Parts: sequence; structure tokens; C-alpha cells
Amino acid sequence: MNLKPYLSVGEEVAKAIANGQPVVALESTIISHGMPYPQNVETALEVERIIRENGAVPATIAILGGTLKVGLTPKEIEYLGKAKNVVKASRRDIPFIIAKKLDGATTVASTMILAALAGVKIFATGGIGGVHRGAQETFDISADLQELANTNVAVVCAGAKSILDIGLTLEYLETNGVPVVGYQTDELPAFYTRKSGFGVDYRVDDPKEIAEALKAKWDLALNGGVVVANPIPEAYEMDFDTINSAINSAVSEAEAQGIKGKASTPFLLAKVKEITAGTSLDANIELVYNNARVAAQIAVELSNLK
Ligand code: PSU
Ligand code: MN
Repeated sequence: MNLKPYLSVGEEVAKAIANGQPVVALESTIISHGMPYPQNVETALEVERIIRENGAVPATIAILGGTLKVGLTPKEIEYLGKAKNVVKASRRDIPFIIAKKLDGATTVASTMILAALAGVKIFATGGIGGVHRGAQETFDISADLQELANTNVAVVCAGAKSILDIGLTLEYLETNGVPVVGYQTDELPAFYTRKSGFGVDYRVDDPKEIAEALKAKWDLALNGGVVVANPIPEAYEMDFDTINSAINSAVSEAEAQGIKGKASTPFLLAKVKEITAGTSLDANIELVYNNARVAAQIAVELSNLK
């Protein structure tokens, strides 16, 4: 594969990868479509700081002017956070964003693809896409799940939001052989809350044990990703009923307005934030910090095993 014309890896990230040092990938749809300015940029920069503090090198990923970038500069993060014409880029979009020399914010799926191309194995984000409620009618299933089935990157997230059908999301992951690991929990967290009513496949309390499982999985060519579900810290958890009633209203409004396809997830996130008067955004930011910390710890352990 000749990546040279397409891929540009930041200097610090390239050095770390070459030396087998720990690197954590970060997505950019959360910056451009998941949070408003300026909190999006502040959060993205703070996440990078937390990853460094925990001994790893951050690699924020996006497509800029048609170039696949692994390791943005703070200036590029600021640009993405303010820019208006950034395309939400999943797997299907990548070749056309390259050909048209556009800016693209990478979802979980496309961040995994770019991370894997560069050789980055651990990725921290807020939440993954999944099987949407009503998918039996709409067929709305995030391409993130198919990517997790195929691409060798572990995604540290705060579980699945109940804008999704969590039960169906878990079934889909099971069919595709994607392990769902609870970090220090027996129960899958539901993003804003620590509980979802659904269990995880394995509880693991120690980043080293997760690293050992990842190494074994990929040594054995059991290709695909792993979901590491890390509950939001108790202090920032939202009230279960408050957040669920906000999500229910957001889902009804999306249906009423006929919101479909790639617009669906950003619409729901923005609505939930509006209904909760911004408290969901505060929770969202804190859980991302928490995921960055754990992802860095896993990346450090994985680099020690090699
Ligand atoms: N969930 C969040 N915040 C986000 C996303 C999901 O809490 O920003 C973004 C991620 O980039 C994820 C994408 O990969 O939405 C999923 O979009 P879709 O459902 O269209 O695949
Ligand atoms: Mn979708």
C-alpha cells in the first residue's frame, strides 16, 4: 500500500510510533459536530494534555484539504473547531474528501481507519455510534460498528447512549465478534450515566490486563476492534430520569422533522444539550477526559508488552 500521497503523520506522533512509544488516537467529529465552539476546542486541547500527563502522545485525527492527518497541531484543532464547511467523514466519505480536497472531521469509524494506517492501536472518544432506536424500520446502524468488526483499534468510550438501542447495538457487536469490556464495571455504562441495565462481556479492572488481551487478540489475527467501556465519574453522572426524558424528546423531534442518515446523531446530541440546558455538555466533556486518561494508561501498558 502506498500511503505517501495521502497520509501525513505529525512529527511527534511519527517518532513515537517508530520508537514503539504509546500513542492515543482522537477523533474530530466530536470537535466539529459533537460540541459547540469554544468548548469543542478547549476540550480537544485538554484531552491532549491529559494523554501526555499519563505518559502517551496524543494524535488527533482529521482530513484537511484532502490530506489524511494523524496528529493535528493546536492551530489545526482550533481551525476545525471554528470552520463551517467541515464534512462529517465516515468510511464511505474518505476517497471523495481526498479527491475534492475538502476538510473532513473523522467519526469513530474513519478515525479507526486512519489510526490503523498510521499504526496507532488505542483510541479515546466520548461515545460510539450504534444501532439506532427504530432501526428495524430505518436501517440506521452506524458504520462505526462495521469498523469495529474489521479494524484493529481499541476504542475507549463511555458506553452507548440511549439515543441508540443499546440492546441491539450489543447484539450487533456480538455477531461481529467485537468484545465489549467494562473498565472497572460489570455493567455497560450509558454515556451520561454509569448504568444502562445491560451487562458487559468482560469486566477488567487493570489497564495491563486489557493490553494483554489486545496483544493476544491481534497476535492471533483475530482482527477487529474492542470496545472498552469506561463509566463517567460519579461526580459528573447525570440523573437517569432527567437524561432519559431529554433523549426521548430529542428522538421524537428527530422523527417529527424527518432527520435521517448522517445528520441524525449530531441532531440528537444538539437537541439533548438544548433540552438539558447544557448540563449534558458538561457531563460529555468530563467523560471524554476520563476516557483519555484510561486510554493513555492502556497505551502505555501495550507499549510495555511489545
Ligand atoms: N456520539 C457522541 N458524540 C459524538 C458522536 C457519537 O456522543 O460526537 C459522533 C462520533 O464521531 C461517532 C459518530 O463516530 O457520531 C457516529 O455517527 P453515525 O451515527 O452517523 O455513524
Ligand atoms: Mn446513522
